[in-house]
Amino acid sequence: MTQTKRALITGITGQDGSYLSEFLLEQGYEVHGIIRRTSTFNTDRIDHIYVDPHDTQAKLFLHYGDLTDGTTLRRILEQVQPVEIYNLGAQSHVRVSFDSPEYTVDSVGMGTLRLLEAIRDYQQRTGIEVRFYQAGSSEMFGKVQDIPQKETTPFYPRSPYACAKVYAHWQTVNYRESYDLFACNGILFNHESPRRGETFVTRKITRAIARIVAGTQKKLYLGNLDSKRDWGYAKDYVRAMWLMLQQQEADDYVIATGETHSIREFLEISFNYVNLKWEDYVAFDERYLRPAEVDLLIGDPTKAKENLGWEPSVTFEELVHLMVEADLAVLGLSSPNGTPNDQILLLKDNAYVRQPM
Ligand code: NDP
Ligand code: GDR
Repeated sequence: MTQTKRALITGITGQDGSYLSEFLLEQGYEVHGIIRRTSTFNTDRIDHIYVDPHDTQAKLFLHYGDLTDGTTLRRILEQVQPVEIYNLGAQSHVRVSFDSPEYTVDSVGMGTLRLLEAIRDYQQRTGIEVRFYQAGSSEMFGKVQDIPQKETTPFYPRSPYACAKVYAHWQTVNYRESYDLFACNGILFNHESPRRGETFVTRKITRAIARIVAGTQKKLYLGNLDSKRDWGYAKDYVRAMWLMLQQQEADDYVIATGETHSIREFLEISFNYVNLKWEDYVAFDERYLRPAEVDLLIGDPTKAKENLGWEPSVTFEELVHLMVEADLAVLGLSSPNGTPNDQILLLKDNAYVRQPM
């Protein structure tokens, strides 16, 4: 009989953590996640897959911890004994990283180092191989050097967040080369979904559209509309994380769609979908500008396609529509264009019914 594989995820309560958990559970893994203690519940995105641990069917387990707390990380590692670790935990908001640089660097940069150190000791002591995935970001490319950006493009980070991700990237490479750890960097371009945090621009827009349609919001305040991003669907991207850890050799991969679109184009397609003109609702607020901006991101996913067999399955337009539909559904509304071919958060008898999307 084969043993159940055990995975540990930091950032399990985030957008990617929730999709990755679902994916790994479907693959038959036992999934362990690190959650932070908060005064209100922060497990909304994984509530639908959580089963009381007293239940013999339970396959998902949560542990309190924090990337700023190395002792706890070590303790959890000893307790869980995972064969794969996905380091997704981060203060992941670029704009906020300018307001809170020390904390951002501590969680993103030092947090990764703490985890790598814990794995190094654990692996040396037990002889058990632990495969490590580091959630790298296209923000590391920052100021345009190459179009499109690929694994060999030099980094030029433009925010405390991006600087910390570059640090985490090189530490991951370093631990691979110094201690023979199976450690991979995913360099993921922006990926979105109905579970995207509400303050990232795509979700901020689609959520506002639903409220505008519902008559509870009149204006949407945004910053720079000219920057361009390579936007994909989060569900596709977590599959790529897993694929990286199933290869013979540890390596680094760009995960992207190879297409880029401006915030303006996102506005155009999303507002059009509900027959509204974005110019009638969007207003500028300088609060949402960054001290330094990343103007253009477009990734080249050729290596991932060739080595991992990975490809995105959702187009830009489909992604925008799927997000608008989901936010309309949260308010019990539907668009004139039907519903997406997936499951969503539905309002039934004044209560939300959570279903994966
Ligand atoms: P989210 O912001 O949705 O989730 C971040 C997760 O990290 C949450 O679970 C959060 O917990 C947790 N977290 C925050 N601070 C700490 C800490 N100090 N210790 C432990 N956990 C912490 O991010 P995404 O899911 O979108 O992204 C996942 C990872 O991928 C992040 O590292 C992000 O930087 C990176 N990334 C994301 C991309 C994207 O487009 N989404 C692209 C490239 C990289 P809580 O719920 O309690 O806040
Ligand atoms: P990004 O995503 O910074 O690319 O980081 P975000 O959605 O925050 O910004 C994208 C672009 O939109 C512009 N923008 C606004 N952004 C926000 N958040 N709010 C606004 O009101 C607004 N108006 C315009 C921004 O200036 C920017 O150019 C995301 C995060 O998930 C990171 O963790 C991840 O590493 C990268 O994607 C890849």
